[in-house]
Amino acid sequence: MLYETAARADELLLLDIPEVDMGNIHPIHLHRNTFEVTHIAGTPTAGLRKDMPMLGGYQEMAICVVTDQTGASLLHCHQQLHMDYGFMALLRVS
Ligand SMILES: [Cu+2]
Repeated sequence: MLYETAARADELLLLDIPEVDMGNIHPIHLHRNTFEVTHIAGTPTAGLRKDMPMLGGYQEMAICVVTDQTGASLLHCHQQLHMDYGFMALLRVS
């Protein structure tokens, strides 16, 4: 089952990406958007805009997305095996 979250257009959406029990690097990608990384591995960041930051194993990350792209966008780890195990979610903006 694919996890889904919904948001309205033209808002700021804060998403927490929890650490996962895999000791690998996770290239976190959100289709059709760039976003700001606001925390990574417990460290606050500012001005770090990405569309695919690398998240280390056993680390967490928080991102801020401006929801200016209506429709569905897939947020996922870019490692195929991790996607196969369910490391993905669908963001629906309307
Ligand atoms: Cu991964």
